Amino acid sequence: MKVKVDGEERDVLAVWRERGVVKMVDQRKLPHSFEIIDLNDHKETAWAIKVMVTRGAGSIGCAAGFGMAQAALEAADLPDEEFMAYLNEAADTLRDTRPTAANLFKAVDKCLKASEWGKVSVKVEGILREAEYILKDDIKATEAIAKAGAKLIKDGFKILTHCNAGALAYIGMGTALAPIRQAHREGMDVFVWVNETRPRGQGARITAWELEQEGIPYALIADNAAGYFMQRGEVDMVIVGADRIAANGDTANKIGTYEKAVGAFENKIPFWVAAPGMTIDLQTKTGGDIEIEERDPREVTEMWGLNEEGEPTTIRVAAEGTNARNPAFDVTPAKFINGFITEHGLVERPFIEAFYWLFGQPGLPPSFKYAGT
Ligand code: RUB
Repeated sequence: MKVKVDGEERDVLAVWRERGVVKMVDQRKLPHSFEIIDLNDHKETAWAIKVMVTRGAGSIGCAAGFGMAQAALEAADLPDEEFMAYLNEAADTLRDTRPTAANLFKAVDKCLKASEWGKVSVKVEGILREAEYILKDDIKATEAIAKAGAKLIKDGFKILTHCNAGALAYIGMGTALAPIRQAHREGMDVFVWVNETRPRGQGARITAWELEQEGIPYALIADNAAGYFMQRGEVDMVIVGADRIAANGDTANKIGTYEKAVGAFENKIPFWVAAPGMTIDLQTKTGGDIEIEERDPREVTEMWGLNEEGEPTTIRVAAEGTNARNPAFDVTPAKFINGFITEHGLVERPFIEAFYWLFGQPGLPPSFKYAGT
């Protein structure tokens, strides 16, 4: 995406690699400062995924691919057996960072697959190439999602989104924000309701910033205000991204997505999920099988921002010692979802059949039967 930093326009990706160094926009600092951070080996990259220097299903998938590329370079001089042992250990380190988004696991597996043939130097080349393919394919997918999704948007639409499923979450044009960007670029009058997305504020800090950068009209609202605007007829459609989509269409996305979907259903507002095949996991039959990350409760009891001097500060909102829970994602059952905006176009019911034909993995056993929506 194009960003203006200190008055200067720059074209940046959320994550990229320069030789053995992975570079990321430090999303913990947005919107108050725009900084690029260097991760010098795969362990540092794993750390950056875990603490959410980069975040969003697509970006952590790309980061994991680049982490594997770093590991391959780190072990390039070892004999084959030791090289593979090092690579498998790196794969486990990267998988251990965040459990919910499908992209991370698929990226690691693709890189491991690329190491199945040839001598070590061939394997290293294969992994480096695969990590770049993941990034390039993701960018292309978001462009296709943008075009497919823009067809759902009419001039004057007010669209609600949750969390950040933009260019920083998914590289390229993003997922949920891609159709909105496209509609805006086609000259349509679109307006976005941005849920703040407590506890980490990805809507307030990142989505609002991305929309501001592109001049797309929006208003930031408290998470618990979405139902109010839906009930008053001020929301024409909801578009969200996804972290993992099960075979039956049940969708894990940022905590709070489920209640927005229920509100949309009650108010007869179309609810669409924008996501590429990398986020669809046909091995996971239903939403009940998706592992939900639970994060540090201090993210709930505390808030982060700038103080009056403009310094980054954490403040405690709840009383010291307050008991809190912090699930990072929830699952929206497929019945609340009108359809999926994918790189292969719009996917409507029956989801299972459509997913199977569009994104079917040759490795699935022939007797594999889905649970049904
Ligand atoms: C990110 C999140 C985003 C999805 C979809 O959670 O829930 O809505 O990843 O984004 P977190 P995309 O900030 O905890 O990583 O599909 O565009 O990556």
